[in-house]
Amino acid sequence: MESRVILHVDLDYFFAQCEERENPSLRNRPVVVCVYSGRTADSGAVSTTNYVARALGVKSGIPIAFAKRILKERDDAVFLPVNEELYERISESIMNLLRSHAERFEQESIDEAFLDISKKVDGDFEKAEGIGLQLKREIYSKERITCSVGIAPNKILAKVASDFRKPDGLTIVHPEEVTNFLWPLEVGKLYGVGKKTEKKMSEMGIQTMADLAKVDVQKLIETFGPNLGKYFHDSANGIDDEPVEEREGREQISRIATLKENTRDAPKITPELKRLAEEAHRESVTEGWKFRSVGVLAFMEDLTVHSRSRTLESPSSKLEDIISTSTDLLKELLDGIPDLQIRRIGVKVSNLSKQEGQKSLEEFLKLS
Ligand code: TTP
Ligand code: MG
Ligand code: MG
Repeated sequence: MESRVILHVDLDYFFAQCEERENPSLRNRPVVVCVYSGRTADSGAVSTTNYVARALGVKSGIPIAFAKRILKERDDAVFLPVNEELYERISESIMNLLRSHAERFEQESIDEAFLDISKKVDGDFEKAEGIGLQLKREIYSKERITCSVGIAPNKILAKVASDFRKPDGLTIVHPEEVTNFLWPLEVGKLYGVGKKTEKKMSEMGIQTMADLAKVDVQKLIETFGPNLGKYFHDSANGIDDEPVEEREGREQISRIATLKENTRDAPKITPELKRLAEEAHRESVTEGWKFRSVGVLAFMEDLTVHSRSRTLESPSSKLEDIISTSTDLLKELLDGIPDLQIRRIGVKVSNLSKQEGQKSLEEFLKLS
């Protein structure tokens, strides 16, 4: 059988690049895009940064206050709140362009997609390189955004490849070069290997993909469970048969937390509700979902569970919609249960949609 030819596109420092595009005077200055939680002026986390800021150690996920400390000598540093509407508009336009070039298309997140172009190039990776370069040019001329492209015989490898040379890169992994390319890489480069898994693997003496490839699959299954164990084994050996396909959307995204004390005092519950709303929001935005419904769950002191949900007028991606709706719903819910205190509280968004709904790779790994 001819090798498949899969192309993975990941937009470079996406949110920050969108901001630079809107305001070119930001280029060459450290740009930090922030998700402010609103508790104090600087509370919240860094969403992403441009490469100027990354070179100084400021990256996704760190607290905003920490980023400010690192950049305190840089008078030219800029801190901006996320502007989801802008990023979504740009993302949608680029995804539409990419979709039109693919035999099969799968959007994986707001800034990533897989394209199956096997038939188009008839297994020829040189031709695929030409298409990769052409896509980069078209994206840039349409939206003034750079991206990095990986081309490989399967999705996992294409994704590792797009991350290999960034920003503005293009990396090809020919079928006969798979292990040469993959094996020297650290296991952390593999999708699904986070800090925790990396640590666990390191304790097992696994640092590189070559190490991982050589571990007995049974051992990996014992340690990581049947799905992940097999996934780690196969991908380290360059094997991945997952088709590129648009999938049905997931049902909902929810977050639940236990309160410090049982209470029905709204001012004590609202900060937690807000934090959960931010987390659910962040996941939905990163995965490219819009939600049409917002709900709250309350686990009461007598172990009963109560929930309320509300459908919005139209699909939304706004944090504010989650916060205001869930705050209202919490009040309604408490009014309906006059005597009980809440022990745990949850926020959920559901009725999810994408441009053309699909399940992300991340979710696949979580659910499979
Ligand atoms: P990524 O593609 O992971 O990162 P990036 O595009 O900023 O940088 P790179 O050049 O390495 O691809 O994520 C896409 C967007 O998702 C990112 O611009 C902002 C958002 N995001 C968060 O809000 N929080 C996070 O922790 C991460 C990783 C991304
Ligand atoms: Mg990106
Ligand atoms: Mg990405």
